[in-house]
Amino acid sequence: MAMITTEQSGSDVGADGRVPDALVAAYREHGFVRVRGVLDAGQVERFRAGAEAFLEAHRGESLEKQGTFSQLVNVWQRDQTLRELTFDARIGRIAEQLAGFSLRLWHDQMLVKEPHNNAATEFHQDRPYWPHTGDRLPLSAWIALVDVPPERGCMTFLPGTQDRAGLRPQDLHEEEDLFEADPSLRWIPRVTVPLRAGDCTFHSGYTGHMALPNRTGQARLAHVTIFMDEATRYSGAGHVVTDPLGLTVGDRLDSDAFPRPWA
Ligand SMILES: O=C(O)CCC(=O)C(=O)O
Repeated sequence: MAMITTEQSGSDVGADGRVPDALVAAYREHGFVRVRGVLDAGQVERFRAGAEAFLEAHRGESLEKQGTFSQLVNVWQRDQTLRELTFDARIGRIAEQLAGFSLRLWHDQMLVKEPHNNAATEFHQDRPYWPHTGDRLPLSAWIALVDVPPERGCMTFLPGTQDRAGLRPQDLHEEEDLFEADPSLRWIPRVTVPLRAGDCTFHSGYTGHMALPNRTGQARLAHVTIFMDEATRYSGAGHVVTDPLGLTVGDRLDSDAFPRPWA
């Protein structure tokens, strides 16, 4: 196998912590955008070590059991180092810049494709999984803690699909499921986005996306911080994050479980 080189890629984030207007425009047009260098080399090293240690201790608690990835949710509530990453003010403020309105944390998750997992995360949208109502477009920051070229499981997006609300939840284990839910999506050109460690993609909750299999001998470590409109209310649907909270349909998701530490 060819060597994967390791030179740094620079940063799209200005000294004021903001990204250029062109990236905001790209996010709004395509429903996703890559932001390079949201973490510096020292942060990458610290958060990668923290993520590896957390994974080692908690792998058995993964919500996903079929080998697509290990999925550990709300790590910010259980690990001080990873909490610092989820609460990173720079990433939260960039998310608000892209969204154009105030956000809260919906939840975070560590998504790890183990070495040679050889399983794609198939095309899906995120928002249909969530018990949300009354909200504007949510978005996720998918942060690479190691270099993630296509062969290690980077993401592929369906540009312009951020307005495709109303589809049923899709099965991310089934290659055809999103395209059965909306056959017109099959013919949209697909954009694959490799990331260097410390880079990030932001994608909206309705943007169709998938992640390639990990065919390398190194784990694909990603930390995902998911942001929702500050005005989001509870729809009553079941979800692992809201099920224990004793909520009533229509409640605002604005308790301490959904902080906005970047504000
Ligand atoms: O990392 C993956 O395998 C999939 C990520 C994803 O679907 C997401 O962050 O919404």
